[in-house]
Amino acid sequence: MDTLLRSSKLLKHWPTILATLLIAFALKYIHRHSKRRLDGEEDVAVDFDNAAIDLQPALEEKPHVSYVPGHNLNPDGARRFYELVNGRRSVRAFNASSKPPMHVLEDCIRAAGTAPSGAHTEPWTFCVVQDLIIKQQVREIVEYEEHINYSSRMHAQWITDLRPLQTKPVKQYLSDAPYLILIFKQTYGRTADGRKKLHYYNEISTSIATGVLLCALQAAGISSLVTTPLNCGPALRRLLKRPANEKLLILLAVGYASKDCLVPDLQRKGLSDIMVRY
Ligand code: IYR
Repeated sequence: MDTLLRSSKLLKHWPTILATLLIAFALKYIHRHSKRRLDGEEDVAVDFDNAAIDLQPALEEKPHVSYVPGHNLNPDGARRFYELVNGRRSVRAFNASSKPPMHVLEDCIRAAGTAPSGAHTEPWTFCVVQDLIIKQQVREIVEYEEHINYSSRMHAQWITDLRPLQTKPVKQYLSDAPYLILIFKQTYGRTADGRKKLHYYNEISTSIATGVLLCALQAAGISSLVTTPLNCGPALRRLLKRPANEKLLILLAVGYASKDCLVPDLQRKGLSDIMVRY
């Protein structure tokens, strides 16, 4: 060691060696954290490292039951389903005086709740707002942030790409639509006996459930608009008094389209553009 310390090479090159070590540590740190983010597990991975020794599954461990696929129940179902969802458009003008029945909305949310989820954790909360005061408060929060988003947070290319859709920071539909559905992903949960429940892939699971909800609404003849309000999550979470483990993922405006509703003249990609056969 003494010889090594006294060696002129080490003395001469110590800044380079130190810098190399620092870079190596930094790269290792970045790699570890970016991997967690790619896995969608940034919240749970840390907890998992510190998990208690007495491991118990969050779900009850029961014998599996037989499954009845029911593939004969819906002849020509794929074609009819395609035609149904192909008719869906994002709607920004709602009929403010006609309201879909709540029981229909409940069925749509039941359908959303059938979505698959990581380890069957069902990591979603659907907050249905019909109270006009709360809708107006949501609108105020969203419009406040959207004015900043459009004027400074969103870059010029983004604003330009949105021009054909004619979107703007003022959002009449947030108070006109008879319902707003604020969809929260639960980043973790609790078991019945109070243990922390890890919600694997909670964002993917909640997004799949949202897709099911959009299809169910369409099947019920109800229009919707998907919005992802930039920077509004914490304020909307506080407004609805949701707990800290819930993060806003998507805000839907839901109702019947107004009679004079216009939508952009869009085309969809054809099958050969989206499907690759092997
Ligand atoms: N959230 C904004 C902007 C916006 C962004 C995208 I990407 C869209 O597809 C549509 C709108 C708004 O709702 O106006």
